[in-house]
Amino acid sequence: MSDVVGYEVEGRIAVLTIDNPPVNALGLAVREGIVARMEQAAGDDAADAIVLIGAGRTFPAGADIREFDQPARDPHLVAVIDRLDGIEKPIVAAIHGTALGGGLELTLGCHFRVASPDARVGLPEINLGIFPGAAGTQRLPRVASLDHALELIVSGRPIGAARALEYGIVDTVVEGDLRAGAIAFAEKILADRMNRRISSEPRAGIGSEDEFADVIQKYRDLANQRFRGQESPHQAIESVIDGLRMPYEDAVAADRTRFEACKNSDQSKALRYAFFAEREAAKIPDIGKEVTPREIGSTAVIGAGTMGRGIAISLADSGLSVTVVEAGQEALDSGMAELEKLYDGMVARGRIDEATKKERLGRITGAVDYAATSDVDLVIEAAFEDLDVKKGIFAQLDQVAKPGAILATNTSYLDIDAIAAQTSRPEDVIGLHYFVPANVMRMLEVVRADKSAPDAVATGMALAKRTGKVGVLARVCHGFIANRSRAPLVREATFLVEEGAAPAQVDKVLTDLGMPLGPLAVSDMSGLDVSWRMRQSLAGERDPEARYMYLADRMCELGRFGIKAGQGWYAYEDGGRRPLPDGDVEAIAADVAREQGITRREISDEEIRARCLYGAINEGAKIVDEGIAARASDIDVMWLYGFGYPRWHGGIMFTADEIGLAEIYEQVKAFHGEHGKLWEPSPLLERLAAEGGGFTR
Ligand code: 3H9
Repeated sequence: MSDVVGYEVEGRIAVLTIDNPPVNALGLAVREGIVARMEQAAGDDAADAIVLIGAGRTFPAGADIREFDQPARDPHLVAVIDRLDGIEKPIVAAIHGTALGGGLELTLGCHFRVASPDARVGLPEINLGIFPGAAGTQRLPRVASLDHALELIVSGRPIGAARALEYGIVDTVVEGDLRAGAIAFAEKILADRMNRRISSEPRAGIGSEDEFADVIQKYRDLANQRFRGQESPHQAIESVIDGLRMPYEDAVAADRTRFEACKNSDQSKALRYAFFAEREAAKIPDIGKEVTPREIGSTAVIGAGTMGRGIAISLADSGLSVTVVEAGQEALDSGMAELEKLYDGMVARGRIDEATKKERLGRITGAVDYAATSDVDLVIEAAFEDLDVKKGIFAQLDQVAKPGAILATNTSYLDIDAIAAQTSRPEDVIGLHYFVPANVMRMLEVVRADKSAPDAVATGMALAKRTGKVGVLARVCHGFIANRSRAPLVREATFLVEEGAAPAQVDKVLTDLGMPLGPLAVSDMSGLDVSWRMRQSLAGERDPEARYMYLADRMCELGRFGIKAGQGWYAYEDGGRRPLPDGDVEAIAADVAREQGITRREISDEEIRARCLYGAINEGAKIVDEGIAARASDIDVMWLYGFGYPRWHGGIMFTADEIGLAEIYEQVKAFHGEHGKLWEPSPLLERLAAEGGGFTR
C-alpha cells in the first residue's frame, strides 16, 4: 500500500493524508496512492465518509512540475479526480497552506471542501505556460461563477480562504485544528444526510459563448494586457469556452490535447525553467542552511534621494523600523516630504488605505547625524555613486555602528572591497544593489565582497525574501552581474545608432523580443548623464584599443540627458514622457560617425538583435566563467526581474541555449573581427560551443 498517502479511520471517518514533502506535489506515487487509498476507503466497512488532507506545510501545491519533462504516466491526474465522482461515500478535502493548480483541481473532485483561515487556493498554471489541465477549467465554472472561475484561471493569482468561501469554492472555513474540523464536518454530512456534490455535473455543456460574451471579453483583455505575447492564457480561455458548449467528457478530452500542446511549447519550457531558476538562485553553493542569517529588526538608510526613499519604503512596508539619515536638515525635510508623497500616491491609486500609510510612515524617522545609526541592525548606504563619497561614509559608519551590524552599500558598480577596506570590520560589509524604483522592483542583487562573512551574505539573501524581493548573489566586479551583463546591450544600441540605425528601430527590435522598453528609451528615462559620469570617472582606466561611446558622450555634451531635459535619444514635447523620433539625433550621429571614420549604412533588424543580445550573452558567459555569478541561471533571474526580459524566453542565457551556442560563438567571433576588442569571445562560450554544451542544461 502507498507510503505517501497515509490511511487511518477515526470514528466512522477515513482520513487519507498525503505526505510528499516539501509541497505534496502530485507526482506518480501520490496519484497512485490516492487511488489506492480511496478504493480502500470505499471498501472499508468501518468508514462512512472520507477526509483528504495534506501533511506538513500544505495541501498539494500542484502537479509535480519536474514530471513535465518526462513521458506522462498513468494514472493521469484527471483520471484520479474523475474516479472520486464515482465513490459513494462523501469526500471532504481539508485545505491548508496553498492548494494550487492540480492541488485545487483535486479538491474539486472531492464532494466538499473546508479550509484553514490562512489557506490560499489558486490556479497558477498560466505562469508555467500551461493551463489547469486536470479538469479545473471544466469543474471550477460549475462550482463558482464563470467570472470567478476565469479570474482564478486567467490571472493565475491565488485567493485567500475568505474569498474562496465567498466564491463558493470552499464550503466552510475551519478555525483551530483543521483535521478535527474536517472530521467534524464529515460527521455532520452523515448526520444531515447531505448529498454528495459532484462538480462534473451537469454533464452537458453549461452555456454558450454568446451568453457569457462580456465576461469572456473581460478576460481576453486581461490576458492581452498582463500576459502580452504569452499563449497559455488564451488557451485557458478557449478551454473554458469548450466547457460551455461541450459535454464534460468531450471538453476534458479537448483539454488534454490542448494541454499537451501547451506543455510542449517553447514558452512553457522557458517558464518552467524560470520557475526553477528562481528557486535555485536562493541557494548559495558554499553557504548551507546551517548558516543562520543575523536578526534584523531595525534599519537605517543613508541618503534620502530617489534610491534611499525607495529602499526606506521597501523596508518599512515589510515591518522594519527605518532611520533615514541625510547630511542636513533641509535635504532631510525635502526627502521626507517626497517620501510621504510616494505613500500619498499609493493611497490615491487605492493600493493602500490611509491607516496603512500612517502605520508604515510611522516606522520611518529622519536624522541628520550618523549617531542615529548606532543601534540599528542594518545600515544601507544609498548616497551618490562616487567611490570617495562612499568610502567616507563607511569610515564614519565604522565609528558609530554597533558590533555585528550589517553595513551595506547600494552601489550598482563600484568596488565594494575598497569600500569595506575603510572599516575595521569588512566581514560585516555587503552590497545590496536595489533597482529603481526600489520599493517596486523585485530584483535585489546581493553582493558578496572578498571578506564578507557567510552569515552577512545569508542576511542579505534573507532580507530579499523578507521584503518580497528576489535575491541573486553576485561577486565583486565592475557592474556586478546586472549592470555588467546589460552594458553590452546599451553599448551596442548606441554604436548601432552611430552606424546608421534610428533609435526607434533599435528599440523596436528589443520590444519585439518582448522587452517592455528598448534600451535607448530606458536611457532617456534614467538619464544619459548617469553613465556619462561613470565613463568620466573611469577615463583613466579606459582601454585605448577598445571602441568608445563617443556618440553617447556627444549627446550629453549637447545637454540631451533624456526625458528630464526634454530631449535625449528621442524628443519629448511639453514636458511629456512619450518618445518621439528626432531628426537631430541622426544628424548628431552622422557627425560623430564622420569624426570616427565610420561609414553609415542600412542596418538590419537581425544585426541589431544579434549585436544587442549576443553582446550581453558573451559578457554573461564571462561573468559565469569568472565566478561572479554562481550559475548562468542567476543571470537569467536578474534579467527577468531587473530588466523585464520576457519570462517566456527564460532569460538571456536560456535564450542562448535555445539558439545554440555554436551559432552564437561564430557570430561573436565575426563581430570580434569587425568591431574589435569589446567582442573578445568568452572562453566558456568557446568551450561549450565546441562541446555542444549549454549554459543552463
Ligand atoms: C499543475 O498543477 C498542472 C495541473 O493543472 C495539470 C496536471 C495534469 N512541483 O517555492 P518554494 C519545489 S502545474 C515540483 O521554495 P515556498 C520547489 O522547486 C503546478 N516541485 O517554497 C522547491 O524545491 P527546492 C501548479 C515543486 O514556500 C520546494 O518545492 N502549481 C512544486 O516559497 C519549495 O518551493 C504551481 O505552479 C511543484 N509543483 O512556496 C505552484 N512546487 O527546495 C508552484 C514547489 O528543491 N509552487 N516545488 O528548491 C509555488 O508556487 C511555491 O513553491 C509554493 C511554496 C507557493 C507552493
